[in-house]
Amino acid sequence: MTSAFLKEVQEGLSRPQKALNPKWLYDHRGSELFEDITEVDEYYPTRTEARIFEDVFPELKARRPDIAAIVEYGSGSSKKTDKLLEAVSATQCVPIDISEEFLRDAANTLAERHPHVEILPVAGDFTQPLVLPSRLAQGHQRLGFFPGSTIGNFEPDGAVSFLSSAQQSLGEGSAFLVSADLIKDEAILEAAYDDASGVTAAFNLNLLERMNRELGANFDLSAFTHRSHWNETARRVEMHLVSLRDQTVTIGTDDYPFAEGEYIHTESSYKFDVDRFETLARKSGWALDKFWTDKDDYFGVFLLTA
Ligand code: AVJ
Repeated sequence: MTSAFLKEVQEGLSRPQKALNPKWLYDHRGSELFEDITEVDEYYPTRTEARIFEDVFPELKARRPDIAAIVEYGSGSSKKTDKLLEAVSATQCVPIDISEEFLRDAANTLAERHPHVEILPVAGDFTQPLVLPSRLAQGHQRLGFFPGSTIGNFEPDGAVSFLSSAQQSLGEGSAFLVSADLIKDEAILEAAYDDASGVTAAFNLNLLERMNRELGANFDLSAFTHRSHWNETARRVEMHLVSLRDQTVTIGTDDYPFAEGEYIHTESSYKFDVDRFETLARKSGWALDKFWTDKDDYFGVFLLTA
């Protein structure tokens, strides 16, 4: 993992617009900080989604009584998986996560809470093609589960390839429950990615600390600041790490100059409307079966069928 990380850092910091893939935010510390983000007032997605799921899960059970296996992409703490397993009668569950230690703990909790479900964790990067466990029963109905609006962290082309390859691996007759955050007032969007208590800032800055820890970089944490920015044209919230002065950062034998105000683009979080999301799903070979939202139309949950 470290050499893949190093390669992408070298490549990403050498571009005219410095950028890193948001998946690198999730080392163990980053996964913990993300859990903290889900509890700050300004970050509406997690609690809004949880409320929508209270209606969705029972309805899912009624619409798709034969779901035998759940495959979750980016399972994190697996709190949502736990609720889903309570509602449907699956006998196998595959939580996939890039943060290995975090995944192990979450899988153990799931196994304790659901003794009749076979938990088959896969530690890996779901943005790359990955092989599902061979113990997964063939010919049974599978439900892909991609909550949290993580689909929004892909570039549009990446989202299409992810949804298409997920369909390939989930197979005939499968369904996919995918959450996507919806376009809303700019002030609400920017505040959700720049909370007053500074948790999101710490989450973003942890990426610099991670490069210091794992790659021996010498980022001065006090010389960078967190910024969230709603990019109206691209329909995405961007997270930036902005250099507060002219400086040079060293990683191994490589020097990376930063001008004052220059920034690393560390995450895009795309926001959707229903039509755009449906178009994206259709391009990827999925049909939209049902859409749920909350009273404010803040957040969307989409049931797709193969
Ligand atoms: C991983 C998609 C849930 O884009 O909203 C939260 C990550 N980044 N605050 C998002 C995130 C900054 C998050 N998801």
